[in-house]
Amino acid sequence: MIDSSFHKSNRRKLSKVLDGGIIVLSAHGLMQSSNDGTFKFKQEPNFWWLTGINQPGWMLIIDGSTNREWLVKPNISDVDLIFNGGLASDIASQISGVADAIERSNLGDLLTELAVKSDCVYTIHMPEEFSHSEVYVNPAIGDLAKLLQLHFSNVKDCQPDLVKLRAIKQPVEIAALKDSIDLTVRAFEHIKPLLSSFDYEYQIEAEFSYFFRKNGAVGHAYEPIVASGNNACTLHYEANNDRLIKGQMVLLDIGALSGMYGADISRTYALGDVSNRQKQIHNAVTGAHRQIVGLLKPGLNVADYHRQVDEIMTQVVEELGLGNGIDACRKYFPHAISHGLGLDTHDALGRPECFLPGMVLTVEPGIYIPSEGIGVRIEDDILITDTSHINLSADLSIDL
Ligand SMILES: [Mn+2]
Repeated sequence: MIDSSFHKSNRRKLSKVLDGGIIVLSAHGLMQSSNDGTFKFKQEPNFWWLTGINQPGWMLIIDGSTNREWLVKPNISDVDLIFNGGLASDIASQISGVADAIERSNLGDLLTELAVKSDCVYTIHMPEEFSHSEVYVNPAIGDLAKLLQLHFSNVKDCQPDLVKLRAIKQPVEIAALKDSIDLTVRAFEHIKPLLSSFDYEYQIEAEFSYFFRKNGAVGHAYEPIVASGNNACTLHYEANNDRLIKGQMVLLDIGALSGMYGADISRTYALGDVSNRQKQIHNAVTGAHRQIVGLLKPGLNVADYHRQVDEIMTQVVEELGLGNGIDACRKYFPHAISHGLGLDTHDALGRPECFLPGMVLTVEPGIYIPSEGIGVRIEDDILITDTSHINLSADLSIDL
């Protein structure tokens, strides 16, 4: 079970790799949706990993030179407290194992005090992938960096160090992931025999949502994809509104979030009888999936892995008569084969040279042929072990 000892030991690990430096991190803030509405709160994963606190507005300060730690309480008005509740300091201390919690109004004084010892502080910088996009990042992270610049001349990013630590999953994290994966497997097994009773994609989505919540999960780890027929060729199809038509296939990319670690599983099923061509494509993808999962072991060079995946998928594309060579492969298999899985659905692995024991990643080959209205993806969640790998979602059949 994940408790304060997990978060405490994570803080110690970070402190060690940062050589006893000063670390100041912020929780995410609550975000406006429109008018006085807010989006459902989603914690900054590094902050949760280090504190276990799943509430907005808190901060964590670590002085690695003395091993002193503080939580900083958010400014919550009495009115907010009545409407939204909050987290009492003693409970926050219990969850995180950080004994001291200071008021937000005392933060400036503490930072001034710490800055006397060192002109360098570690925090998290804005993720680079968003620096040139239209996506607004949660402002809590950047606001903190700006505040720190007033006190410290050298504000460093410890995200790369956190990514490396978080990439190697600990046994309690693997157990938490397994809970979400097992629930997702049960949901797929429950729903597959019911497919003929549904008329619309959203009814399949609703059955998954019902199953997850009824069994105590938070809900979906990400927006579920229920893509029948040609919709499966839109990689991030999330409308899930179309009518289900007999003779088509339906691609389901769905993961439960039970606790903080979510699953990510894809299967493609037949709606009634499907053509030999559909079966042939499904068969080709499941064959590639088995081969690719079989490659995974500790020490496998990541570039070699991608080279072998390219070979396997190019052969699949050629055997299906879709074209030759790597360009045809990219055309019909246009997404990445794998990504890390953990607190984030696309959990960073820190661009490792080789796979290491404790890493959890997806394997998700797919073939998408818009001209034939066919899309197939098969995705499992794989743990790299000391000697080989374990397919954490292997209990769920990959059959059509
Ligand atoms: Mn995935």
